[in-house]
Amino acid sequence: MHFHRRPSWHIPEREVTPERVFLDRRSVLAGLGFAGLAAASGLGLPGRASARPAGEAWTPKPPLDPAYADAGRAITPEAASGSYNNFYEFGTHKGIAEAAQALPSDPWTLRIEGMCAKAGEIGLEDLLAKMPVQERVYRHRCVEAWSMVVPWIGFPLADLVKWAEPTSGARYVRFETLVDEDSMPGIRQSWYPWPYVEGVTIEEALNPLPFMVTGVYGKVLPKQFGAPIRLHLPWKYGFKSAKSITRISFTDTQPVGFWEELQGSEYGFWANVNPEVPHRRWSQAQERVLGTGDEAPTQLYNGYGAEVAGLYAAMDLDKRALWF
Ligand SMILES: Nc1nc2c(c(=O)[nH]1)N[C@H]1C(S)=C(S)[C@@H](COP(=O)(O)O)O[C@H]1N2
Ligand SMILES: [Mo]
Repeated sequence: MHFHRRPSWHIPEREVTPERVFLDRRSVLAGLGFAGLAAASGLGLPGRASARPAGEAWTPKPPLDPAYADAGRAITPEAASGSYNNFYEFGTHKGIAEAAQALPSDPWTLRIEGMCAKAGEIGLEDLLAKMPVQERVYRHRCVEAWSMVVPWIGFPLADLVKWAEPTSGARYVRFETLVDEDSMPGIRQSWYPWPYVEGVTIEEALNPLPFMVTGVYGKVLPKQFGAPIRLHLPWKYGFKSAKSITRISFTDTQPVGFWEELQGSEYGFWANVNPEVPHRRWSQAQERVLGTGDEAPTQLYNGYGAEVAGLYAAMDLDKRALWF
């Protein structure tokens, strides 16, 4: 199986500056007849509090990014991906979709904080109006050795970072997610370190791949997928892709993730997919493809090495740490 789809605008990581990431991707959208931010983001009306109920059709249809139109495997039917979820705020089993419908996802405000010029609160609709909303088909690999392929709708994290204008001292982006006592029975399990937190380096955040997801299957993101806004990092184990994000912080301190805090030796900061490095308790060589029951070989960086391996090539760290 070949997963190397180098986007036409790919350039070596060492040459990527925030401006290059931004401008190169803009020209891709221009080539699609991209008419403007407001058109692509749909209802971006400032001050509009409530506009996108979870599960409704996303209108108008956002452009499909040609670099991520095909993930090399069939798209997982929503019946499978939408009924087999990890969202511990609603319970530790996979059947949380019904309980998650209580999640209050609309309206939604994001707090941008820390080492950046745009610290403050912004409504999700106002943010979407500034971002190049598009569709991308990505593979997802959970550390539990199952995988899926989903057509996300959202915008590159790199665009949000660039808009927020981090200061030169900012080295990490930290994501914190909703804790809502009324709707989330899972947070009563007080031995878990709520809220769910995750993070990436600024360099990772500026890579073109990280995607801020607000929709899937042509619809506003259904609640069990982490409505109304979640992250997707296709080359990392799924636990890095935090759901229902409320705060995005720019910081000089490496964030400690929810799973890292619980069991750092098994779920570390980097968590890049590698079939040759087993989890302490199971192999990572194969994955069970949701919706089919097939087993497939797992790919290094989940098949996205052409895009991301350069991030780690020059890093001075214990190489084992890259995989957990
Ligand atoms: N807030 C929050 N985000 C989360 C999780 C979670 O329990 N809570 N689980 C993670 C894990 S382990 C995976 S595999 C993915 C699952 O996303 P999905 O249910 O949309 O497939 O979400 C990740 N993000
Ligand atoms: Mo996961």
